[in-house]
Amino acid sequence: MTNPDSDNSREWAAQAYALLKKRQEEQKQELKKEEEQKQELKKEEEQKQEIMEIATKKNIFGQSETTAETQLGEFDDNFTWSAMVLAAQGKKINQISVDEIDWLTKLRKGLEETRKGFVTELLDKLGDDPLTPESLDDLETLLIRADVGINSTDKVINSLRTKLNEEVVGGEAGIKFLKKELKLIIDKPIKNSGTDLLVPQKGKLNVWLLVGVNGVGKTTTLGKLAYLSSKSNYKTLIAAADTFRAAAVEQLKVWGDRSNVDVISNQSKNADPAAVVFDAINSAQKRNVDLLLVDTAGRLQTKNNLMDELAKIKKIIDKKVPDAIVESLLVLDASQGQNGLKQAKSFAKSADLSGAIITKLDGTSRGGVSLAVSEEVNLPIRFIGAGEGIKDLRPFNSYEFVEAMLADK
Ligand SMILES: Nc1nc2c(ncn2[C@@H]2O[C@H](COP(=O)(O)OP(=O)(O)OP(=O)(O)O)[C@@H](O)[C@H]2O)c(=O)[nH]1
Ligand SMILES: [Mg+2]
Repeated sequence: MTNPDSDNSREWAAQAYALLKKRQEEQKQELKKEEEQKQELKKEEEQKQEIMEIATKKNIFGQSETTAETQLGEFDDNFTWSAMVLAAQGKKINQISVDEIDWLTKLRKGLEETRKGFVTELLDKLGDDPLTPESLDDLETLLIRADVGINSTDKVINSLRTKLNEEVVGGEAGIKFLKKELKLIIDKPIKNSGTDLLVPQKGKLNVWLLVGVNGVGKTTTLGKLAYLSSKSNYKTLIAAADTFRAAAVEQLKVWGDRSNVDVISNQSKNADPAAVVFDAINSAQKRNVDLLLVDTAGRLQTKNNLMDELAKIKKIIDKKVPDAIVESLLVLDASQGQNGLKQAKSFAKSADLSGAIITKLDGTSRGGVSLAVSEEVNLPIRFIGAGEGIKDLRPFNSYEFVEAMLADK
């Protein structure tokens, strides 16, 4: 962490924790009261019915509803770190939420493997000594191993070398400088896009296509986006344009149900994905939808190229709603490391992408691939996913990402 006054920060975090704890206690009390009133009003028979329904849901999903209130965890290192990251971004104590803390904790834990083979090793090697040309060689190896990519690694190492020629750089200052350089790399395509935070534009139809090879997490990500979007009061609709996987529509309906978002689909075998999108646009226009999320296939039934299929979908959108704001978001599985980077490059060549979403950042040692995507494919990262739950996706924040990747505790 780059907080100059860590005692104060810990104090700050402690106050934040106490406040959140109090708030959650109050919420719990209120909920309890409401629940008691409800219980009184309900007949015994109705209660039984409810219990049955909950039990069935648990069986279907293997877990209870994921949209439940997030619980405040322990006041530990994770809490302190997360609170400090929020404080460093100017958040006031009463502005932070349990969800934010929970997410940052997940991100930090998720990137632990990436970090382990990296900062920990680097700090071990450096100790408190100043950086030397030899430690730069070590750093170079570590960056490449974390899948940061050759270009980004070269860039960072060169900047550090220049700095070393000018002054003595201690271990901690080296990490600070490294964070700054990595952040610059990730931020560049975001700055170039002119949009810091991707949100649907009001008053227009926004169409977000989720594309990528099979299994990277397109459908799951779409489900999480539907939740984020409807929770933020955007009228949202889902188009099930993956007509290859028989279970894809069912999978989407489960996600849609969780956030009360309808799914437009065509159950007939070998339905044309572009036709599904056509129907979905009609519905979206009728219902004044803000955001249409389109799930696409990672594989096709014929030898047709994925790119051709995507081009066809795009053509339909352009023809039917020329003034729609279209985003083609490439979904990439971080655990695939360099392989994911290869996919990104081949999609970028032909699929006219506007952004990337990195998934599965929980528990991979290859989180560094996000840097390679920014530097080598020049794509702004828009969201990142770190888990299978509905809340495990957040708009990308380069500061938080780099802090989590290089957290030194
Ligand atoms: N741990 C973890 N698992 C994830 C994440 N995102 C998706 N998954 C899992 O990855 C698997 C594949 O996800 P899908 O959403 O079905 O992937 P897809 O890209 O739609 O796959 P196809 O439709 O076959 O092309 C599922 O088991 C998901 O639960 C994530 O952020 N973390
Ligand atoms: Mg899918």
